[in-house]
Amino acid sequence: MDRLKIGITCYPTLGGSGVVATELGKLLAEKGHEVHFITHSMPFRLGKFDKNISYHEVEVNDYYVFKYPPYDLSLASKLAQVAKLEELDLLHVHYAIPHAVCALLAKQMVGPQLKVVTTLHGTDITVLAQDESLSDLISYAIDESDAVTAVSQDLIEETRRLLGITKPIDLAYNFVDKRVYYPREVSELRKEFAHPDEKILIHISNFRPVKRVTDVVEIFDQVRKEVPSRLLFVGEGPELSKVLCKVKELGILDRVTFCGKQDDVAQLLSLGDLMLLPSEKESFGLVALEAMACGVPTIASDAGGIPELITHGETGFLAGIGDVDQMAAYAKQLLSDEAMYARMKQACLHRARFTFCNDLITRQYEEIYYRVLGRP
Ligand code: GMT
Repeated sequence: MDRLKIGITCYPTLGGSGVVATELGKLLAEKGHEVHFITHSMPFRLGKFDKNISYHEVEVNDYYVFKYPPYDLSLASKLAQVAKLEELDLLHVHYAIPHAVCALLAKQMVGPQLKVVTTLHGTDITVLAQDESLSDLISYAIDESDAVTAVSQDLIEETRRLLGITKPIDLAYNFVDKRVYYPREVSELRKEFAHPDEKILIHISNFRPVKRVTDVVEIFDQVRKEVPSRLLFVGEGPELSKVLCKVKELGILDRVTFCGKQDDVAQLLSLGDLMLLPSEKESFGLVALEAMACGVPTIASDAGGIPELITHGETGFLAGIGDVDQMAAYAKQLLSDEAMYARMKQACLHRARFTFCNDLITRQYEEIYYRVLGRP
């Protein structure tokens, strides 16, 4: 195998795109590639030292004449410096804005031998490409990248529809590391959250409006009236206070736990019986895949790429965006039918392990790298 020198840029401290980029970098390093993270802070999932991984911090000059410190230029400059110094083969940048544009500028500074692979994650297209002040720049970044990947077929189609892109885009789904995401033994911990006869519903997100977190509360309120249950919220964000108000208004505060931001997500997921993901937009839904890998089915909206991840009736149930009654009905049905639940749990474990496993998707990215470098 040809050992590659790869620079990775992502949003290191938040969101699914940062998680995917960091986990991919770690897996590539394990396979013997030399990986350089070039970001403004240490990626939060980086973990222990690895001789094949380096971290290069982007420092922003905030000289007083700048109304806005030019982070994008500092990033482009750092990408070029690291690429020259370390003789990188390619830059793999996650999220179009500003990362892909910065990588293209770095390529101009270094030379055409430096290849740029851009991964689109979702809101860089479904939200930002609709902003006229950015759409031409995003199209440029996509057209000029040596390869572009997207995390679902739906996102590829949205990119074509919103930006009129005709260039081929590779599909590379989100993945989970099966050594991290598996059903954990949590019987003792579970006692702290629920009585033995109660079910645990769980929602994990950044509490942004696209996640429709108040729908989670409404679904849970219907479920708990028929199925003894508790609701666990993990994460925080702008909608948190609205969600808390809704919980109080419905008088169910004693049945809901807000855990805030947490690191050991696999352990928390293993506590859950059901994941709720009623998003307005979701290019893939990494959190539902993490739940699936822990044997937890998801009730979700049919938004974006979610139907490519969750097979309706097999690994969860899907309903229209905002259809809380239907989602609650599916949840009640599943939580009351032991045989159906056991079947679904097995289907979840199988699908996560074989369709979205780390080995498979890492290999896909490597093939893309070798292709753009002309080393098939
Ligand atoms: O979900 C978010 O708001 C975070 C966002 C991000 O950019 O980190 O997640 C997007 O990328 C994830 C990783 O590819 C996908 O699994 C999420 O579905 C996607 N979020 C949206 O499309 C809203």
